[in-house]
Amino acid sequence: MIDLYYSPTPNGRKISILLEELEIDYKTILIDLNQNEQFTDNFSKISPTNKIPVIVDNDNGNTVFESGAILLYLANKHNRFINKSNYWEIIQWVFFQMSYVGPMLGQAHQYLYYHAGKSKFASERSRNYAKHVYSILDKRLSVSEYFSNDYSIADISIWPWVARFERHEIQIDKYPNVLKWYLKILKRPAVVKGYNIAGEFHKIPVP
Ligand SMILES: N[C@@H](CCC(=O)N[C@@H](CS)C(=O)NCC(=O)O)C(=O)O
Repeated sequence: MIDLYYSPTPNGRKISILLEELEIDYKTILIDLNQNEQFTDNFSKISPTNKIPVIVDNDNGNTVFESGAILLYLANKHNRFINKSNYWEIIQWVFFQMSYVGPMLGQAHQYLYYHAGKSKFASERSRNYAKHVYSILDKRLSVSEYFSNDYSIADISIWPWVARFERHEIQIDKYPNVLKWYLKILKRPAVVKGYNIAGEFHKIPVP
């Protein structure tokens, strides 16, 4: 049994979607970021960065923080969604998600959605970075159905971020390969279930 410390955000959803795909037992503990629950003493003990997601694996007592590390931990433990013959290809795309897709689109949400109009420079810069991210994703998906040969944790890491395309002002139909991939993954029942497991319900954007 896995305990998942979660909030309904792209980083939280990466893990709930993988857990649903793995069809394993897990318990969700909602960390309400609006109430600053990420800063409580109890949560600080398992999250040195005071961020979700975190998992506790009750099979062996392991605690893992950072969504990329959690994806790798669970995929390796169950030997699923990480086809070993494409291991390094998958790792590269997961690291690209962690280091570029998430941080750049996360900044875009700050300057284009939550604090729109605060800084012309930051808005423009965020818009350009978001477009750059999507151009890389679209190019990759023009030659491959998924980020690696098969559906993997690389797709699971990127998809919940793309699901926020409206917040980072991306017209997704301008990136036809991303759109096709997004809609294909949206058909997976585990993705739909994993998108809303606790906290405020969000409708999944359908372009
Ligand atoms: N690099 C981290 C980022 C985690 C992260 O930014 N989590 C956000 C929600 S998506 C959070 O907990 N924010 C609370 C805060 O910053 O106070 C990961 O991928 O796990």
